[in-house]
Amino acid sequence: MKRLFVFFMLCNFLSFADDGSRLWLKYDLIKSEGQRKIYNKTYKKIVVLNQTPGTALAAKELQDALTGLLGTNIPISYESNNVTSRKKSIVLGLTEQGAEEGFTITGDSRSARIESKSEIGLLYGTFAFIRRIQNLEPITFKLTDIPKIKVRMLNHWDNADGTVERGYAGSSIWKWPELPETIDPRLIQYARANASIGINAVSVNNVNASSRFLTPEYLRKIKGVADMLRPYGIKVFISVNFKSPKTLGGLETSDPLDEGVKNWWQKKTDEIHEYIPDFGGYLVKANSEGEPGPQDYGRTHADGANMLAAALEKRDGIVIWRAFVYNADINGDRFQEAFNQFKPPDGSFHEKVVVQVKNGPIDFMPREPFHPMFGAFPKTPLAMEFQITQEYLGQSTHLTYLAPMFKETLDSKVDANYTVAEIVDGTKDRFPISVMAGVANTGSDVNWTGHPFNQANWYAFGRLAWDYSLSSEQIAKEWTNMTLSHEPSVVNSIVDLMTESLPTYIKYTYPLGLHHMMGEGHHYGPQPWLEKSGRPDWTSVYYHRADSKGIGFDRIGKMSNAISLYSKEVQNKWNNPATCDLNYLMWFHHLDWTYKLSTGNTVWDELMIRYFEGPEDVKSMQSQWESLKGKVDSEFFDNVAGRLKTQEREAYWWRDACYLYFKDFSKLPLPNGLKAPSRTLEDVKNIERIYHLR
Ligand code: GCW
Repeated sequence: MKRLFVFFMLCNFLSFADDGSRLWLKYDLIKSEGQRKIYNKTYKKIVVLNQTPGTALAAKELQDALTGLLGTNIPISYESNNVTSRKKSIVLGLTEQGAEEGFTITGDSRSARIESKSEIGLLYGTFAFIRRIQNLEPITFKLTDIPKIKVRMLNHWDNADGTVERGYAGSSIWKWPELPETIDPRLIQYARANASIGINAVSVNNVNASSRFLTPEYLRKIKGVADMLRPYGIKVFISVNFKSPKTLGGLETSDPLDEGVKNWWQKKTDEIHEYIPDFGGYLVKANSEGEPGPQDYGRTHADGANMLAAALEKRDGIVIWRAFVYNADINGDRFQEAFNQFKPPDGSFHEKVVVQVKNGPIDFMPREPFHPMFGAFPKTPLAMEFQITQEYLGQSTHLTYLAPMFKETLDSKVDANYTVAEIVDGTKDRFPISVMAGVANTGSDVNWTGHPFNQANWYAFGRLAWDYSLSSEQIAKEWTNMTLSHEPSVVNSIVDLMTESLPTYIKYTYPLGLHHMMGEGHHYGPQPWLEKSGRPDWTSVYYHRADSKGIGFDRIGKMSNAISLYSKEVQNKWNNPATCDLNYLMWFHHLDWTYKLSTGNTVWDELMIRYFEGPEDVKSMQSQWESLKGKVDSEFFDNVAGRLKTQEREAYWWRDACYLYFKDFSKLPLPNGLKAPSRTLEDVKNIERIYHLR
């Protein structure tokens, strides 16, 4: 046993190439001997005061972490509350008082204490304590932490056939054919990772839902997943297909006001609880992009949502009803549609219903103004939906750290008094439910997320759902310390790289608030010329509105009056092109190519300067990364270095596509010093065409 331990430690010292599978829970030996000594002197045993499965789980996690990080095997003992000497111990205990999921951790030179009212709070406290050590923080501290949002959730867009909608990291992590008999041990790692950042809910299947997930066969499988996730405090939700009473139940209708349909959902809900007694609830995409919904029967979103909520009446679960809806109206503005459809029923939703709104009004674009529903629905709890998977953000080849984007939305002021975050957490309207969801970026890839840096986006989402007041730099720093290095200069350089990555991506894709110009269907790479699709608001020209005079979507009155959906304070900020934040400019204004901006440049020049700077910034990212060679794990290093090369090539693809296409409208030369690419518009169009070949 001892020999094995020595071997393990040796491996740790030699630091084998890292495949990324352990995420930010690496627990590799802390390289600084001095630092290890400080911890080793203080932490000699783990004392658990209340022996329960939950406290044992937390103690085991702590023991594994300390064994790896400090290189010593620290014993666990279970003792009763009245033992007096706690010297050199880390004490884990359950308390009578406190918030359900919150915890207090304290430490000084003699001992440390982790306390919570609940087992799950104790596990969260344990992970917070481990994080401190992973970040080499001082041993003297006192910290009480309570999550700001109640339901902190991952939405998996995973299908029954193992594919993942908008997934860029392999296939689904749920191996449906093998479940429930075989539980992939990787799922334990997944559960630990989620618990370590406070994620406490998971919807297992795609919102474009198959009713297959409601069959007994699949409920048995989902039960297998739920049983595995439960000790880690994670509840399971199911995305449902609204037509299930018809397709699965054989009823003639799925009309939410029909008694037979209501009964069917009641029975189904009861059946689900036989498998999963602590079922989280339903997630529903209805009457959106071809999915069925109550409107198919002349009913409203509230009719549909309330019918499902009634079925959960006697249970803890809730209904999360998505607001991502829009109609195919060439003369309309998709920006306003969710607002308009949901405004009339505001106030008529069942108290178990939360309406889940995407961060911005269109669709997870790299930069969107916050969704106008936030702040305008005082009678309905609104959940935040972010997309962690990078559908429009470079998928798994571009390095784009998303915390600054999440923060930009959460910190936006909806009026003079409140931020978006304070709408979501219920501060303003005092709802008992609060939800923040992120569309998961996990898959079967060894490192879970494809691009190794995409792990940081999963991490950041969880941290912000727990506490949105954390800064994106702090989160990046934590993640880097836990994942890559403790060397301050290396950490600073990586945090810098991460912080600059989103502005860089936006420069070469969607500068000045341009949006929705990606390749049709696959959503990868540029296609600003797209003018015909299944629906007008799936094209690019619908959004950029470039013509011989100018560019941008006038939402302050001419093309639509969407700006009026915001409070007066917000309108005042954005309705004047001379003062509107340049990052949102084309979201609200159609401006002449020669319109002079606050930068002193014309619209055309400013756009081109940004487009041409983008790929150059990617090159800087590359050299910054190169300077870290030998200072971070070699496998991680090579993986990122390769992807940065792809990113560079594709940054030029975006730049050239947008320059070559828009120049035919503006008929203006490139600003001084910028050199036109040698390829033609046809050349870049051909790159996109490849994606449609069969
Ligand atoms: O962004 C779009 C995606 C769809 C997705 C939809 C949604 C699940 O392209 O793939 O469908 O949003 O959020 O419902």
